[in-house]
Amino acid sequence: MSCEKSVYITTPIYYVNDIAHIGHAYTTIIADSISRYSRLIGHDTFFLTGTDEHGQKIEESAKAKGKSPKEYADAISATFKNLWDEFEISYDVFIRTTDENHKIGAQKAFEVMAQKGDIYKDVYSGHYCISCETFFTKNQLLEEEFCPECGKATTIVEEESYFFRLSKYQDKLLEWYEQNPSCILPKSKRNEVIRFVEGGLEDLSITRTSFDWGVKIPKSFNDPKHVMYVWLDALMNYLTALGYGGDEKNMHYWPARVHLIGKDILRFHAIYWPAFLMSLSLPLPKHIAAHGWWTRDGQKMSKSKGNVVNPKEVANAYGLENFRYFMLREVPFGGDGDFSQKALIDRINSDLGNDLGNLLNRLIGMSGKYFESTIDSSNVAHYYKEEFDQVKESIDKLEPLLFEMQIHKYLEELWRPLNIANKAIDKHQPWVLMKEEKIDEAMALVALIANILARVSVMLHPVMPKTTVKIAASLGFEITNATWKKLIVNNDLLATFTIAQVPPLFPRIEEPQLQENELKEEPKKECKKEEGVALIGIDDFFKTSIKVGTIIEAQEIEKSDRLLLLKVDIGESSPRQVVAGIKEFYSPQDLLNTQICLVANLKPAKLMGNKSEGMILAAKDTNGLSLIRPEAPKTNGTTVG
Ligand code: ME8
Repeated sequence: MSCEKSVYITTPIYYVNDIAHIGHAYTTIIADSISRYSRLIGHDTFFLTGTDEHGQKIEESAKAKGKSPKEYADAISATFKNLWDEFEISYDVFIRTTDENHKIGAQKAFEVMAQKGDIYKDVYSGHYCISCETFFTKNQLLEEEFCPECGKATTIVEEESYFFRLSKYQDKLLEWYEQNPSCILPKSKRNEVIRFVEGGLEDLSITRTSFDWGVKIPKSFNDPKHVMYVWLDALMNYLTALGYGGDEKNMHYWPARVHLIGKDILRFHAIYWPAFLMSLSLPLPKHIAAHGWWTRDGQKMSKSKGNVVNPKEVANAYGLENFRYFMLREVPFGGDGDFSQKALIDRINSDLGNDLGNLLNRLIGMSGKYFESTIDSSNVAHYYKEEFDQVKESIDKLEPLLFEMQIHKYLEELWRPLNIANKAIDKHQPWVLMKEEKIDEAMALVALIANILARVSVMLHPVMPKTTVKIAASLGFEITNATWKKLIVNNDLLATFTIAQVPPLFPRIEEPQLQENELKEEPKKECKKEEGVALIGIDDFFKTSIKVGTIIEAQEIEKSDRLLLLKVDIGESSPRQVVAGIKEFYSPQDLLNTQICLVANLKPAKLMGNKSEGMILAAKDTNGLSLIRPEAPKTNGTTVG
């Protein structure tokens, strides 16, 4: 790291169909912390984030809200930018894929790839998931229809398309993974990618004609109905933000030191992106680092469950920097993490309050009591060589951990010097040293603690920028590249200084600061939570029409392990056709002529080609699934409620 002149760090560009939640905040905060560290150690650093604004999903979301795609994208993109500004995220450029420069750069890339012979025109016929903006082959689908990523039904697309010769790059990609063991981090993820590529790569459809909210392919193709596939457009942001296709003034930052992403988008970054770059004859990124997924109290976050954690609420209630520390420390990079207020409070009270904050208080107390707050480091190495060497050993391990994305280990290792300091006080007992009139030794002990806190505050600075500035100020220095060199690289001691009081940095938190409903993204005023369940009014309940019905026909659906096709009489002129995912629990014969409860006013859906006009009520736990039936027979069509 230390020999590299410029460092380029990126986050994914976020889709503008959602507002920012803790998952987005996590990626952005890691990237911010690494960028801050990189700047602190004197590297010329370029940190990019932004928004991904094209594609069918955005076009449809805008339409649903009665807005033009651009109006819609403008509004949501601003919510991301405002949040990052409020969080003082130190990005250099916030790119939007609707920026003119980006479009020009993406078109240039398309042309270069075509000149290389990597783009050809054909007809695409296959399955497309609009929600994931991804094409799937038939054998990747669940039950031949559903998206393997999100489970939603895919649409069959048959349209003229330009293709990128991805298959041509299969061997070169495998060579790259082979020769660069840390190109994909964590390393375990690299094996997944290798297995996928070894399974064979098909050429990739890279244009669409069925909608037009996207970057048009270059005019030279004379084919104006084609817009670029949103992932080709989006990935190019990493180059266009540096000026690719334009003034190119920042292209010297390329290749990226690290693309930080979530594990959900690893395939695009670890397969398509390097192949595109090879086609463009550009060097490949050093690391593609994929982190895990955040859940909330053990559950997947989703808008429909109303359990999405709003990062702003958390930061307001617990302090932005405490939240930053929690996110980075709580989860091993690459693993999934769970957000709970309890876990956050534990981290604040224990790691920050007890280990760090109390140590500073103890130091201020001791130096005030014994030495009128003046601290002289001259004898630290003489009396406390063992502790001082152990601290250096820990500090020396830190930088590689950060740049290999082992950020949780970085923080864990950074806490070792704090433990050494706390133990040293308990073991050497300055009050006893003072009683025995070992004044120099007592001063050296106090100075050892001050020097440990100084080192920790420098190395914690990228994660907790403001808090550490306060700690450093109380220890009489500023956190700069020069003090980093002095304390961290040269392992020098602090000059004699007078320690200053600081107000408590981490006041103890006794109970959750947020009502559960305050954590949500869009708290609905009428919706209070009771025992984890959102309360609704009776009118809301009666919006659902539930009817008793009798199953008069039942059969299996060919090739489906899960679904049965039922006809249900709910007292209407003709029976309802219902597709129910209950095949694992009931055979068609068990169901015939039995009564069930049916949600009768759901919009019809199509499942494996069969129309479904309702949903059967059932309860499922670890012991299996039971249908909800009337206790005694009821006339078909009787309302439940
Ligand atoms: O995929 N836990 O954008 P996106 C952890 N536009 N991280 C999460 C998360 C969660 N629950 N939810 C989202 C896209 N993320 C594309 C990217 S890049 C050229 C194009 C984070 O808005 C995670 O980093 O769906 C994920 O990869 C990113 O948000 C995707 O955001």
